[in-house]
Amino acid sequence: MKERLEALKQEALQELSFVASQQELNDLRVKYLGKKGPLTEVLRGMGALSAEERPVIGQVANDVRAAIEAVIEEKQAAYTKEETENRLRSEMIDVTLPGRPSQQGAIHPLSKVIQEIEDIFIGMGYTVAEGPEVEQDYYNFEALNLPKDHPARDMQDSFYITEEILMRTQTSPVQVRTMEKRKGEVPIKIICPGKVYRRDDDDATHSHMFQQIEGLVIDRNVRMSDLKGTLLQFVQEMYGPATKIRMRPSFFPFTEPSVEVDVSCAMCGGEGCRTCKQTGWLEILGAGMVHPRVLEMGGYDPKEYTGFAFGMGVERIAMLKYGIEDIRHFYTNDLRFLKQFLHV
Ligand code: 2NL
Repeated sequence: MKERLEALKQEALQELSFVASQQELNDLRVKYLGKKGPLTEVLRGMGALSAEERPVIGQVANDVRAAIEAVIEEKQAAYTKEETENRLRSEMIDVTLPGRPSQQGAIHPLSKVIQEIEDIFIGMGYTVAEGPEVEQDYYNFEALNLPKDHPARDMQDSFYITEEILMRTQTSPVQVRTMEKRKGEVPIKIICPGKVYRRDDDDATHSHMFQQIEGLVIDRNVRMSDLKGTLLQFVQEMYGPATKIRMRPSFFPFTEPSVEVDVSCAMCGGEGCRTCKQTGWLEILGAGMVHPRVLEMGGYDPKEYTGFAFGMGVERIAMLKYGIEDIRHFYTNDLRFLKQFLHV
């Protein structure tokens, strides 16, 4: 029996010396030390031995088991160490590498200009009003003194959704809705920023969708001089304190009288340059005294109340402020364009 045990030990050690993987090591552990292994079998057969032989063989069996276990443990330790080293190597982080800069978004230049204009008017006591971009014909045209047969509301110029519903062509409907909501209460002092839509072919100065800001003031004794003073204050905050304005007669169906407002060219200071086509002046907005019929339709008695209104295209204001030559830059989202406005 002693010889069998010694042979078993030699066989096990021999096989263990060829072990090439963790799996093979596990298999050998089961094969030699497992419950169905030869060593267990030998120990089970010890009952047949004499009382003198039993402790001797028992000792040998334990020694054999210990010798096999020792080799397995040693190999197991080597595998564990290798595994740990592999994991540490694959998870290694080079803390000396420079970091990857995170991509940071920014406010679009047009949105910034809108915020700036809003801030200027908020400083003069206005509140900001917003409304739907999909609008009823009544609010977009009818209530602004543009009846169905008016040439300025040619179907060809607007995006109609149904006979009575269209994409708003200006933000004035928000002002009409405000008049309706205020039910004849004064004062009204609001600006209405937002997107508007027209069936134009896009080019350097036209876009089928652009942003507009309109303003409306209604109270007793509101005069043309209030309009002029308000707009002068606005352009001087927007383009600098040396900026001048001039008003030229114009026509809008919703104002009477109506004016076109020019600012002295900020590029050349009025000297004449390419931007102002040598005139020294740039047209930036339209304005006027609210037409009595518009007041009336909005629920305000034109004998008791008067008002002024104005409207400007935000893209044009921004183009003049920053010397941008093509309106399409605002909507094509070329990062080379947008990144120039990160810090303005
Ligand atoms: C322009 C001119 C303008 C208005 C808009 C307005 C609104 C109401 C009543 C009267 Cl509720 N008028 N808005 C008035 C004059 C001019 O816009 O050139 N916009 C780009």
